Amino acid sequence: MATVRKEDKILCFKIVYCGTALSGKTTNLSQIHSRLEPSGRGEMVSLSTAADRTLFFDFLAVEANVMQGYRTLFQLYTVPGQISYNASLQLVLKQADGIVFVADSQIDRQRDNLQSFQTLEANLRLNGNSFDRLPLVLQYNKRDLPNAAPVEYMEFLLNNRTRRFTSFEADAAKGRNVLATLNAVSQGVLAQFHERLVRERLELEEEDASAEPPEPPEAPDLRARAGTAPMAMAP
Ligand SMILES: Nc1nc2c(ncn2[C@@H]2O[C@H](COP(=O)(O)OP(=O)(O)OP(=O)(O)O)[C@@H](O)[C@H]2O)c(=O)[nH]1
Ligand SMILES: [Mg+2]
Repeated sequence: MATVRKEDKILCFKIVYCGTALSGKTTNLSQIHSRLEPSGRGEMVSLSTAADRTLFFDFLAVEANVMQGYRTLFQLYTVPGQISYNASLQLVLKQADGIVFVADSQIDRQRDNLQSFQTLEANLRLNGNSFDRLPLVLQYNKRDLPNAAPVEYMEFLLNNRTRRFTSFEADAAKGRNVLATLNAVSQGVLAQFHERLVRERLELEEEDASAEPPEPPEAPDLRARAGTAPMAMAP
C-alpha cells in the first residue's frame, strides 16, 4: 500500500516485477537504471547468486514529479523466478501497489509462464489481494528470439479475463518497451491512489462540507537519458 509521509512530503509506491525464471526481470531493472538520469534514480541493489540468478530480490528507486509539493518515489523490486524461492516471492509481494508480470516469449516457456502467473495469483490471495484490485501490466519479453510464440497465443494464455491487462511486447535486453512498461504500471498505481484519495475525501466531506476534492496526480513521465525526464533526487 502507498506510503504517504506528510512530515517530509514523500509519497512512496512499491512495484514488483514477477515472472518465471530467467524471463528478464533483473534485465528490466538494469535497463531502467541505465536509461534514467542518475539524478532521478538511486543505485540498483541486487542480491544474486554467482551465476546472476536472483536470490532474494533486486531493488531500484526512481523518482517522478507527479503531485505538487510531494516527492514521489517508485520502489521497484524483482523477485526470483525459481519456484524454490517462493518464500521470497511472498515476502516481497507484501504491500505491493502494482505488478509487472514479465513473461518469456519463447515457445517452450509458455507452460512456465502460466504456472508462474498462477503462483502469483495464489500468493496475492494469501496476502488478501487479487488481480482484480492491483494494477498489473503484462510484458511479453524476448520478442527478438526466433522461437517466440505468437503474441495472440500469449494473450490467450495470460490475458483472457474480463478485465484486460495492458500488455507490451519487449526486448528488455535492448531496452525496447522497458520504460513504456514502467510508465504504464506507474499510471495504474497513481490512478488507484487518486481513487483512494477521493474516497477518503468523500468520507471527510461528510464531516466537513467545505473540503475541496484533491487534484488528480499527473501521469509520470519516465523517459530515457536523452529526454527531459522531470526527475529529482532519489535516495
Ligand atoms: N534474447 C533476449 N535475451 C534476454 C532478454 N531479456 C533478458 N534476456 C536474457 O535472459 C537471461 C535472464 O535474464 P534475467 O534478467 O537475469 O532474468 P530474471 O527474470 O531476473 O531471472 P531470475 O532472477 O533467475 O528469475 C539473461 O541472459 C538476459 O540477458 C531479451 O529481451 N532478449
Ligand atoms: Mg533476476
